Formats: sequence, structure tokens, C-alpha cells
Amino acid sequence: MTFKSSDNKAYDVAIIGTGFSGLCMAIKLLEAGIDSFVILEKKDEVGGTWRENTYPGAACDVQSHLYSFSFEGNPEWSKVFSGWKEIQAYIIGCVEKYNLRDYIKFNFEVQSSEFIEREGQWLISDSSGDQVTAQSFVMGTGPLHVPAKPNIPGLASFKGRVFHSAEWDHSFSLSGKRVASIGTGGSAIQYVPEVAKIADQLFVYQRTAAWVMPRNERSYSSIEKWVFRNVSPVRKLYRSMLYWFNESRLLPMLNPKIAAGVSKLAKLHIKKSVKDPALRKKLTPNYTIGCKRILISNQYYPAFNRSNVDLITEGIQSVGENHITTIDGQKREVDAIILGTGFHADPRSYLKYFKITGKDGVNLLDHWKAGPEAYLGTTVSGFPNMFQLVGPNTGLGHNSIIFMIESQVHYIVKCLKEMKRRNVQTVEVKQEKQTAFNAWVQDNLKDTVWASGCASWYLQSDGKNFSLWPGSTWGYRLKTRNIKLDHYRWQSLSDISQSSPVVESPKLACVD
Ligand code: N01
Repeated sequence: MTFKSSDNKAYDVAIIGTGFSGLCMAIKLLEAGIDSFVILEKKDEVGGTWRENTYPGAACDVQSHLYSFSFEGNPEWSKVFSGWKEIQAYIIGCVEKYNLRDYIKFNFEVQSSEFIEREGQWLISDSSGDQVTAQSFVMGTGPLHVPAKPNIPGLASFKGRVFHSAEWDHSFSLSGKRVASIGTGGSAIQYVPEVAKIADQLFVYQRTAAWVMPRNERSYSSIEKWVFRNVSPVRKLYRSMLYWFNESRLLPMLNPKIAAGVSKLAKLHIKKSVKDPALRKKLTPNYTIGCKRILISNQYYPAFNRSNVDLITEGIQSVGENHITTIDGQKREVDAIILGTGFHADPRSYLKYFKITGKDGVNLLDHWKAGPEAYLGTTVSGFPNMFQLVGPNTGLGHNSIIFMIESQVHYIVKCLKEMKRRNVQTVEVKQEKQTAFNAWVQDNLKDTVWASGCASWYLQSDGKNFSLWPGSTWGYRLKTRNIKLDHYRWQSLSDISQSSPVVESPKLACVD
């Protein structure tokens, strides 16, 4: 399919990314009658997380009937928690249904985005010098897309294969090999049981134990699928039951005392799954459940009962040409090392490769020196017409992120429509509203389980939680239903030229 939305013009909207966020934005723009938009995608296929994470066992830990667009129900999900292939097929199905490939510019890896104040436009460039201009700019890049690789002495000298879970090397068979896996987060607990089945020996290097709860592995029967297909109110009711069930999981997150009760259930899961008491002890976390993301798996703990799987809890000291040495001096020879070490979740680390310049030449990284902040996780003062999906403090530990994305997209479309209605070229949140909102967010986060003392990717180095929404998802939906018009500055180009000195702006270019 060729890119058609490329006729050398400035678009109304440029969207970055073709994951759930970017695609949702595109579909809702079309629904609102806005078809002057382009979607910029760094790779040659859509899917975001679900294109990248193809490791064995990769699956979503939110139920598929809920982890899908509310307006694009899929009666055909094979099981409660689907694997990456099925989710990616669903995403591609949505792209085909809404003819979104016509709007996507593939292989366009955004390197910079600059707000040209005099024009009220964003100038977006990729590494090859290709450029696009758009009045509004929506970031659908997702917070977990730049792999974090550990800085272990000697890792570069390892002569075997090393790869990150999100960059799985399918060309290298782990069958019959001695494999080391570093990390025990959401990704590792999914691939460890799969690798254990084929590797000769698997060493799992655990720095911090993870709380893992049982997963409902059920497949849907053909009768259930028939009902979902033919009686859509039943499917919708089921979706809403899943939503409210997940929403109830917020309670322990907001109250560490309740969380402590939930940890008894998790301990029971460990007891039932792992035979060796010493091993159980090592696998039992020493922090309040929920402080790091609660993981779900029926296969992770039992994998440690296998004779070819070893849990290593001593810290890694160094890596040699064919081995890993731990601080107790133990050397283990391996053929491959899998880095299940997570992602650079703090936008300040991944935005180093993607420069965003707002009003008065201010770099977003400088604006965010003390930590990423946005108004409703969506708009940032000083960065007019810029919108973020799953921006600061809109992440979740208990429910489907797609619910949040749909709330944000609804809000952004409202902003764009309001700009048109007022015939203005820029919209910018007022700094005092952004500051007050973030004070409220931080105040609401301070007694939650996420602040109960563990180290997690939700927190920046000074302990500030920059990633999670501090309350219910329906509360967020209520806040994003309507725009508080007086929280924003709505300006036409003539207002801007009267209020600021004329500065020579770079010539706008728009290259196909
Ligand atoms: O990454 P993580 P992930 N030496 O950051 C360890 C989502 N997700 O890719 O806890 C040794 O959770 C680190 O140890 P510690 C989900 O939101 C969703 O697994 O920091 N170890 C930890 O154990 C999830 O939260 C699905 O002490 C090192 C691990 O590596 C997020 O993605 C599926 C280390 C990293 O865990 C990220 O998950 C999978 C070092 N130098 C993932 N550095 C769904 O189903 C790090 N670690 C939707």
C-alpha cells in the first residue's frame, strides 16, 4: 500500500506511532471529519509494543475483551489473555478496516519536532532529513519502547548471543543451549517457562523477586464465541464485567494495608507452585504487593521445579567471554544471555533521541528537568498544539490502558474541534493549571502502595511517581469528558504576532 496522505501540504494533525494510541487517534479523527493527518511510524509495520515484543510466551496481562477498542469489539478472541500474535492481528485488522495505511508514512523515525510560533505549526523531521509540518502534533509513542540494557562489566566481551526481550533473536535457537536470563519482570516471567522447556540449562538471575498471581488460562468455547458474535449486548456486558473486576483491584493499590492482605493469596500461589521451601523463600518478595506491577502466570513458579532451571539471587559481578560471575565468585558458563531488563520508561531518557522544542525555543527536556509533567497527562504548557497519549501520570497498575487512551483521544478531538470553532491556530494549557493539577496528582499518590518503599520503573530517581494515574480510570474519564476552556489559552496567529516580538523562524519545508 502506498502512502497517499503526502501531497506536500501542512497537515492539520501529525500523529507519531502506530500502536493502539496512534491508531485510536487516527480512527477518531476520521470519525470527527478530520482527514488532513499523517501518522509517522519508525518501522515498516504497525503495532507498536505488539510488533516489537515477539518473545516466546509474550501475551497481554489484561483480558483481551477489555484490551481492545470499545468501538471495535472482537468476538473471536481465542482465550481470556491473548498472545502477541492475536493482538497484532487485531491491530492490523483495525488498520485495514479504517484504511489507515493510506495515512501512514512508514520508516519515518522522528528525530525532532519544533514549534514554529509565527506559523502556529510543528515542523517534524526524521533522521534522513525528511520533514512534515502539522498544526497539531500527537505523541502516541508509548512509554515502554526503548529497551533498557544493563551496564554490566564485561557484557560487551561476551562471545555468545545477547539480546533484549523486546529484540528477540528468533534466528538463534535456544534448544539444548545453556541460557542466562537477567530480570524477573513482566516480560521475563512470560518467556522463562518457555525457554525452560527447550534449553539444556536455564539460569534465572533475580535482583528483586516479583509478586506473581495466578492467570485465568481459559480458552473461549465455540458456543461462547458464537454468542459474542451474534448477541453483542452479551459481549458488551462481559467487557464491562471485566472492566469493573479490574477496577476493583485499585483498592489495594490505594491502600497498602489492603495490599498486605492480597499478598497472602500470592504467597499461597507460591506455596502451591514451588516444591522446595528454600526456593519458595527466595521467590517471595520483601515489598508490599502492587508496589511494582503485579504479574500473572501459572507457569512461572512451576518452571523452578525443573531440574534444568536454577534461580540465582546473588548479584551479577561481571560477564566474561562465555560466562557470568556473581558476587559470591560463582562462574556459570552460558551460550546466550537474555536481557529481560525492561525499558527506559522515563521520557527524559528516551527523549534524548527525539528533540522537542516548544515556544521560545524551550526544549521539553529542560522543561521537564524536575520530572515529566503534563495537564491531564495530555497537554504541556509552553508546547502549544502538542498532545500526548499515555503521557505523564496516565499509566495504570490495575486496568486496561486502552480505556485511558480512549479518554485522552476523546479529549484531544474536543480540543481540535474547539480550535476550529473559535477559528484559532493555537491552544496551550496555562502553566498555573498544569502546576495545580500535578500538585493534586502527587498529593493523591503519596499514600498509595507505589510509594511504599520499593524501587520501580514508575518512579524517577528522586522517588517522584511520574507514570501512574493516582485513582480510578472512570475518574479520569470524567475529567477528560469536557475541556475546562479557561484552563487553556486559545490564540489566533494575529494574537500571537501582537503579543510577541517577531523572530525569524526557519523556513517550513514539507517533503513527500
Ligand atoms: O521490565 P521490568 P519488563 N541487573 O522493568 C531487572 C509491561 N509488560 O520488560 O526489579 C539485574 O518490569 C529488574 O530488577 P529490579 C508491564 O507494564 C506488559 O519485564 O529493578 N537485574 C526487573 O526484574 C511491565 O511492567 C506485558 O530489581 C536487572 C527486570 O529486570 C513492563 O512492560 C507483558 C537489571 C525488569 O523488569 C516492563 O516489563 C510484559 C540489572 N542491571 C511487559 N536491570 C503485558 O502483558 C533491570 N533488572 C501487557
